[in-house]
Amino acid sequence: MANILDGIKLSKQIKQEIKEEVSQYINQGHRQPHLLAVLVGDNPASQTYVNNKIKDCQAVGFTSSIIKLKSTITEEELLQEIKKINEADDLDGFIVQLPLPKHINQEKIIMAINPEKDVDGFHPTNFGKMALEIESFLPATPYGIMEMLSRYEIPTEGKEVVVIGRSRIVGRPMSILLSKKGYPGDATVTLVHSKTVNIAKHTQNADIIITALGVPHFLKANMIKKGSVIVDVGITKLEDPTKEKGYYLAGDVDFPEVAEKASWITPVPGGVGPMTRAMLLKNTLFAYTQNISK
Ligand code: BQF
Repeated sequence: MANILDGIKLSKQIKQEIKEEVSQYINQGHRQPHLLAVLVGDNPASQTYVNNKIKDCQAVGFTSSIIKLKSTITEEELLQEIKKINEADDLDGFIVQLPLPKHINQEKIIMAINPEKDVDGFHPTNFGKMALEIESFLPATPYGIMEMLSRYEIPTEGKEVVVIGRSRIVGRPMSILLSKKGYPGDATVTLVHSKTVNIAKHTQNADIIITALGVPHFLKANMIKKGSVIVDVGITKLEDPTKEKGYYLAGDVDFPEVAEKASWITPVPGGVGPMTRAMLLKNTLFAYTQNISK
């Protein structure tokens, strides 16, 4: 039976560290860090994510605010809002909660965010800096996975890593970070995706597998090598009338059988997700320390 990579335990530790660092700044006479979230429309999952981010801010001593906008807002109006937020100097960072309504071009919105306030790390400037190994805001999920590997001291140097999925927010940046110089990087990374001819051929050879596919229970025991490290980024809501909420969260990994064969594995929920939340706070704290030293 594999060991558990416990994202809840780690995220609590990280939040405690952030809280202590903030209180030191406050004791030195500085203001609180401030994160703002922009929420467009009424997607229930997005509302939950934003509410949790606000709760996290309160827990570590950040100020937070939400700007709620109607789903009928035009792209032009949203760009105007972002322009205003970009210029607000009582703000360290802000996020625009994704996904956006279909009539709004997500890419155009992300490009409009001031890279210095882009604590989600989605702006091309920050993506480029990441790829060039220049200090920047890292996208929270890949950053959380790097932090998790490093705090559990999972060896990565020279390891065969397979990343499943090439999204801009998880798979792509993950592949870049794991191949960067220095720990937790220096891995040999293979990025597999929907056009890969034989995914199992690659995963069977991997020391570490990161799945960010969104296909529930995709990764089976016969697709992995014994003793490998499994990081599950998938979170798909599946109906289950026996559950209180009427659904459960399913990862990309067939957990019961894969856990028998792996050496380390993340659970869903309670693995990567809580780390994602903690890393948004890390990025906001970084933005804040840059601002107060200006
Ligand atoms: C857990 C997200 C898709 C689209 C937009 C804990 C989160 C999730 C799972 C969470 C996500 C996913 C977030 C768990 C933030 C991760 O215990 O398994 C926390 O809050 N996430 C988001 O803000 O926008 C998304 C996924």
